Amino acid sequence: MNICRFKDKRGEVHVGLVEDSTLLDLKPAGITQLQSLLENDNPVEEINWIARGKLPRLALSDVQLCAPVERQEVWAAGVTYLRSKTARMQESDFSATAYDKVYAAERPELFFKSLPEKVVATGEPVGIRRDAKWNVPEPELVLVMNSKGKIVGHTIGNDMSSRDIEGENLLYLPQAKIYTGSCALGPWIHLGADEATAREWKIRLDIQRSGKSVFTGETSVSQIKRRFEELAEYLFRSQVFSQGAMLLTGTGIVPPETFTLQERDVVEIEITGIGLLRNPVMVV
Ligand code: DO4
Ligand code: MG
Repeated sequence: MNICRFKDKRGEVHVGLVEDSTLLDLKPAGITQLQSLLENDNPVEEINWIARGKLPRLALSDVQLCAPVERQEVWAAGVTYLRSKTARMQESDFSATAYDKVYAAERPELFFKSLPEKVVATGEPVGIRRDAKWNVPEPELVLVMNSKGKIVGHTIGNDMSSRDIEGENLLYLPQAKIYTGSCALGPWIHLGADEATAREWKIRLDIQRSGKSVFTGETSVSQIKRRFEELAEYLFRSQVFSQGAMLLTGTGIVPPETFTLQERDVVEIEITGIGLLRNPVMVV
């Protein structure tokens, strides 16, 4: 089951239940926020019950999807795939030991990624920094957690990163990772999959330039080293998320060192079981 945020013709944001190429508008049933659904530990049951009522059905192609985040903080985990550890050790002599150690350590790398209002939706531009020379997308599965730290859904995330800034010095990580358009989430939240199901999903990245594919890569969610509940537990340790939180779970697809994004490239991230997140690239 997929739930989304979308704008109606007057620009008002509604919550919808996506069914194939249509969606049911949940507003007439009194659902105006994702968060009220996500606070329920079993939102699928609640939505199935709501969807039995008479609700307006719209074509997905007639609405503008918004990022599926309201007031949740957006965080990210790093170096959770062997591929990410290797790529980062290669990009940086200075920080290589840190990546090696954090991959093996008990405590995961977790960092703040974005305020919710700065997240971009599918179709909106993601950013590459004008002061960076080496920019890449990071296609990542995202855990959607309610205020109790329970994982109630999954979405797709792009943890846009400037590898030259990150590689120069680990202390530059926030500048390499947090800037305008550096986080995309969407197209919606998939509810009802447990960790075993999500681990069967594949993640695909396709980058297009002038209509041609210039990089494709694929990995499997099963390659994530840490259990999802372990990541959620560390995030919620000694910290309250009264509005819930989103956690990007790290990247397992890294383009070759010769590759950098350019303005007007299009980044497509597909996770089987969820859908497709598609964003053009803009210099910021
Ligand atoms: O430590 C750097 C960031 C790691 C990251 O974002 C990832 O592995 O996806
Ligand atoms: Mg990442």
